[in-house]
Amino acid sequence: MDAAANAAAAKDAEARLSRREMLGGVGSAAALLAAGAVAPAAASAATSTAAAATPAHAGALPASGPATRGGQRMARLYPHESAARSTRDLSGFWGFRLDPRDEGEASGWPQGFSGARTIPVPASWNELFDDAAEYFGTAWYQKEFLLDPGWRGRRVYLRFGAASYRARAWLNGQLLGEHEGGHLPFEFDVSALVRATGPNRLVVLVDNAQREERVPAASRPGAGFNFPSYPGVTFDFFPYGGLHRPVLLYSTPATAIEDIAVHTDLVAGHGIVRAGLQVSGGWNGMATVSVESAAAGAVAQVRVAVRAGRAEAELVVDPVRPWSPEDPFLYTLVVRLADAQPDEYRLPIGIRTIVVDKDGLRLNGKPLFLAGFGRHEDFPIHGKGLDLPVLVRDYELLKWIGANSFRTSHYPYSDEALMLADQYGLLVIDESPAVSLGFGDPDPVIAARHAQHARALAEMHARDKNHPCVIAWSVANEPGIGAPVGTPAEHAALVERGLAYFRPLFTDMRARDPSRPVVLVSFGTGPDEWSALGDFICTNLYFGWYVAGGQPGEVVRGLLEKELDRLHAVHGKPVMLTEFGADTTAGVHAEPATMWSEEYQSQLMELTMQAVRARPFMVGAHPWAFADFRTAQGIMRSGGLNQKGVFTRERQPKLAAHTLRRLWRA
Ligand code: BDP
Repeated sequence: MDAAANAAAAKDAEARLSRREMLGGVGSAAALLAAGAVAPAAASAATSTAAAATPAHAGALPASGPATRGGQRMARLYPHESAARSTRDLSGFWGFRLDPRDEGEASGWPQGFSGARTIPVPASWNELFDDAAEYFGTAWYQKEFLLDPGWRGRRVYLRFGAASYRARAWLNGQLLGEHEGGHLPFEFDVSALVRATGPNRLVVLVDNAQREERVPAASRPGAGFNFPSYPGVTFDFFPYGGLHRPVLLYSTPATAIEDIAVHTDLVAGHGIVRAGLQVSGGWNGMATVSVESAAAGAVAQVRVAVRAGRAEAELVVDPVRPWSPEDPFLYTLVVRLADAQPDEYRLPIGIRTIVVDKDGLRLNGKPLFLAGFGRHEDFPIHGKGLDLPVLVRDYELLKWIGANSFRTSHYPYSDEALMLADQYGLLVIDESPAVSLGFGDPDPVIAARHAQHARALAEMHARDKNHPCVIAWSVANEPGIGAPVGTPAEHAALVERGLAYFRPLFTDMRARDPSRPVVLVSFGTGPDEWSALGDFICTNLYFGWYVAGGQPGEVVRGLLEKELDRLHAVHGKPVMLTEFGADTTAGVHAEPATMWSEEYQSQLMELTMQAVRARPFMVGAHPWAFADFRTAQGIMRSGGLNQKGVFTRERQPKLAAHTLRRLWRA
């Protein structure tokens, strides 16, 4: 890096640091330095809680039976309906009560509680009730339901799409178990507890306390902040609480297909589908596996022997219609067990390949450039609650603007978001909830985050592994040294600490899924050593905003070009610009363009896209962000919103949207 780029990078580091302080993420220099460096052994020991690594071949399944923890099973196959399975959605109105003194459990609320008000599920509680607007503690949900008479004698499961952040559930007063992590599903086998006649009462405690050992993390208690924000979180989005995704009941026959892991390939013009199967109870018997299309019925079929609950099937689809953004064609993989009560599972699949090498990304053998956005699950009133109309509108706008991709910044999105992306042909970088990890924090805090982070990656893979839309896994967004620039030795120790943290996560993810690239999304001066763990380099650069804000286009372009070229020279891998942008208040205009105006954002988008497209090693550019979104209140976030959206929070285009549409649809 030359002197100018160096100076810019240092400024970027500073800007990031004070921005994080503004967001409450970084403690005082003294506290951070006092924390010392984590011993690498302590950090890697925490990985032993990660799911067992799978054999390094496609279609691989976890080595053991259902992964259970705290009474819950890891949710794997989505409860799609079939001839043998039904699903009931418990979305709707539930009873709700805040518990600011955490007295519910001791006061018998798990049996059912009084004083409930009505809340919709799914939704966040924060924008519904004024007294819950800034409520980050414990809240209780309850719902009564009757079991479908046809489900008697069958296995019955209860599946939560997501509860932010920790949930404990009781059915008819009996504890089912607990789950931690706000963005991934979990389920319980309720067959023995559910009543066949009379009402069943489901009670759920949802705890959304902001704690520094959670992922993502609250700011460190007692840390000194330059620019306090409220609530004090380390990340730039609002920490909404609630049952954010549907709660489903589903039933299966006694012997059930518990997991399927699909891997597809294209060889000499035909499609190969490999499916690893897992059946409950170590079942032995025959299974039929077929690939069906709506128009042609079964286009490939095999019978396989299931031994001790395991089998692998390989099918050839010829001719094949590969899945791609231009033609997101979905087949259905159907698995049927030859049993007295035959289970049947129907899984939508797309036949496609994704490859990364030093020359770039290729989808189905063709060069791929990712044009799209970082986004958020965020909408007025719903907060982070699943909103199907918003989902459809967002994907329509992505198509309108000519995008082919998005990143699930900064946490795994809903099942529904991925199912719809499969249908729309949108390519997804699936990101874990590990945003803004700081490595200046004390050992026990980092070890706790590591264990939770490892679990989230295992759960994300378990849920999302079969989606053709998912083309890469993002382990983390913008992890930082987390301390003000110290001596070179202090810096090196923190870099090492991060490496000891990330290496096992990458190893586990690659063992689970050798078929997709694994990346880490870094920023400006994020250590190159961490980015180097990724199969391609992902970087967030805010030249023109946090660095060189308001400066002439040539200055911004110069800084950007230097840093992109430097990253490519250092790593020798393809590079993607995963974030860039400028806060822009819709309706503010300026000629010549100034910061916050629509013209400024539009010009920044145009010059950035030009610099990116002029570099053959660049494999994508995602402006930050798709739409304005709610975040913590503070002096850098007018109206409590991050306004870097190319669309407003209500999804109306700013000038930059038209610019990108022109560039991306050309
Ligand atoms: C990036 C973060 C993103 C922020 C964005 C910003 O990845 O979450 O919202 O900066 O500051 O560093 O707008």
